[in-house]
Amino acid sequence: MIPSAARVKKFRKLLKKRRIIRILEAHNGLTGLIVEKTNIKRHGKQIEFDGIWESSLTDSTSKGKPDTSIVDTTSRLLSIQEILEVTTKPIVFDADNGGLIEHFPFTVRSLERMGISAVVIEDKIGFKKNSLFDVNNQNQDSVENFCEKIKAGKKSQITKDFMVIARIESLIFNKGIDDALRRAKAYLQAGTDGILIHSKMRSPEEILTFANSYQSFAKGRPLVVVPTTYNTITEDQLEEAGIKVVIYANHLIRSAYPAMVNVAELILKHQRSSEADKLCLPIQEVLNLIPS
Ligand code: SPV
Ligand code: MG
Repeated sequence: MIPSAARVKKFRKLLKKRRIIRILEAHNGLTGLIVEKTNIKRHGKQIEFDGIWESSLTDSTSKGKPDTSIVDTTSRLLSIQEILEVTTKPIVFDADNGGLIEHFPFTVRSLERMGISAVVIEDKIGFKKNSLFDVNNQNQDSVENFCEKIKAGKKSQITKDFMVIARIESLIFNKGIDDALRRAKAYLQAGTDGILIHSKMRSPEEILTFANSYQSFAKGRPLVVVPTTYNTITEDQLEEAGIKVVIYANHLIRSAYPAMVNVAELILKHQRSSEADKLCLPIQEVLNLIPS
């Protein structure tokens, strides 16, 4: 257990302390526990995840819904509540495009009150789909409108600790690095606490080019990336490029799904569960997983 106010602060503290911050997605209490507790020894050092990404994609998928904002904020806040109850690490919330400018302050206040450290809003407008699909029928917001949304969010937070992070979709829309940099400057000017630059290229090249130019005007405000498609780049290489936060955005649900389908198929095939047993956690371990 950790009080909400102390929890909000944790992300800013880590940003000061760590060279790079590593965050993994969670979409319910159980996946929250996995992010909270998983640790390994690497080169003689104990390492773990620093925080939790409450992803719109994985939260929606876990509810059997598409990642189109159909899972509304109220429902997303319930997922957050589940995760908050069983974890202590800082949480970064994926708020899609943050909704209407008039609604965004309410989301910010709810998140801050609950103990969330940061919200990420993407500069899309209208009907939203996941950025890793094609961008047909999706639109990028105007710089002016999105800056107003950033300002509305920043104005509504109660403490100095909460962060509003602006996510730039220019590379997703194939609008090029210059458009992304122009937007980054404007969003920083509007008061965003950091920039998430997104890409769905297999190569990290455009992200690295952006990161290189970003350093010249960022004034210490962190750069965040989501290397789902360009996933061969290491944390050391990202850090070297000046990137401060790396989000592994969807890996727990993507790994769980094929494992569950496999077990379901084995039961159908053999008309019993014995063959699936070796793929399952022993019942005793399920009982011990969560202390009562
Ligand atoms: C999410 O995890 O929901 C994200 C990141 O927004 S992405 O799926 O890459 O758009
Ligand atoms: Mg999302």
